[in-house]
Amino acid sequence: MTRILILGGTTEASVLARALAAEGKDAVFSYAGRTDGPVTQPLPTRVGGFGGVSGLVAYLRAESIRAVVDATHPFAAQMSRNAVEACGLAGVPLLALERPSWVAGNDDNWSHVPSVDAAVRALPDSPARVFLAIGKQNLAGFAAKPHHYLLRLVDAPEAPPLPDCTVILARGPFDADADKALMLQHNISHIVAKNAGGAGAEAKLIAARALGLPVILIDRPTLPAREVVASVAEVMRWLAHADLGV
Ligand code: 3Y8
Ligand code: NAP
Repeated sequence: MTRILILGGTTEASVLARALAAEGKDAVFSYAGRTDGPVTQPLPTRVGGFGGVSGLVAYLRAESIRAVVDATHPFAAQMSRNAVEACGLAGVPLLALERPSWVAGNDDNWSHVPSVDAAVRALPDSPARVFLAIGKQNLAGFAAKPHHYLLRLVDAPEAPPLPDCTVILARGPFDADADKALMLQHNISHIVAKNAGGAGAEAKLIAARALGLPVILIDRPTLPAREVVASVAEVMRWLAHADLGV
C-alpha cells in the first residue's frame, strides 16, 4: 500500500478525503494551520507548514509518500509552487485538484482586477459600504480608501483590521439567501472577492447578482505548469493508475 499526501484546505479536498477514507486508502491530510480548529477530516491529519521546498522533500521521503494531490485553494500559490518543485526533486507524482474560475453571467456586474492592490484602486473615491470577503491576510491596503468595510473572517482578529469596519466570524461554505440578507442588513454597495471558484464561496456572488450589486473580482495568481483535474472522480482514477500502485 502506498501513502498519498493530500494538501487540503478546500471543500474539494474534504470531499476527496471522504472518498479516500471510504476506500481505505493510506492517505494523510495536510492543513497549513491558518485557522483555529479546522474541520476534522476522516484521515490522519497533519497541521502546519513543511518548511519550504526542502522541508516538503524531507517529508515526502520520511513518510514514503508515493503520490501528492494538491487540493489547496487557487490562491494558495506558494504551497502549489512548492509542491511542483518538491515533487520534481523527490520524483513523486503530483496532481492538482482545482475548481474552474467563476465566469460572469448576463445579470452579473463584475469587474476583474489582477491583484488585491488593484481591487483597492477599483473601489470608488466617494464613500461606499464594502463587503470584503477575502479573509484576513490581505486587508491592510484597504485602509487607503475611507469606506465602511464588512469583514467576514474565520477567526477573531486581535484588533480591528481596518479603521471603519464591522467584523463577522463565520466559516463557509455559505448560503446565497443568508449572504443576501447580510448585504441588505449592512446596506452593502460593493463586494470584493477572490475568483476562488467552487461552491463554497459562491454564495456572495449569487446574492450580489440578486441585489444588482457590483463585484470586484480578484484574478487568481499564475501557477507553474502541472497536471490538473477538476473532479474527485478524476483524482481517484489517477490514483488507481497502475504505476502509482496506491
Ligand atoms: C485553513 C479549513 C471545507 C473547506 C471550506 C472553499 C470553501 C469554505 C469560502 C467568504 C469567503 C476565504 C477564506 C474561504 C472559503 C471554504 C473552505 C473556504 C473564503 C477554511 C480552512 C482554512 C481556511 C483558510 C482561510 C484563509 C482565507 C480563506 C476565509 C478550516 C475554513 C476568504 C478565501 O483567518 C485566516 O487566516 C483565514 C485564511 C486562507 C483567505 C485569506 O487569505 O485570509 N481560507 N479556510 C486551511 C489550512 O489551515 O490549511 O478551518 O476548516 C477552508 C475553507 N475556506 O473543508 O469545507 O473550498 O473555498 N476561506 C476566498 O475564497 O476568498 C471565505 O467569506 O465569502
Ligand atoms: P500559501 O500562501 O500558498 O502558503 C504559505 C505557506 O503555508 C506554504 O509555503 C506552506 O508552508 C504553508 N501551507 C499552505 N497550505 C498548506 C497545507 N495545505 N499544508 C501544509 N502547509 C501549507 O497558503 P494560503 O493561501 O495561506 O492558504 C493556507 C491554507 O488555507 C491552504 O490549506 C489553503 O488551501 C487554505 N485556503 C486558502 C484560501 C486563500 O484564499 N488563500 C482560501 C481557502 C482555503 P511551508 O512553506 O512551511 O511548507
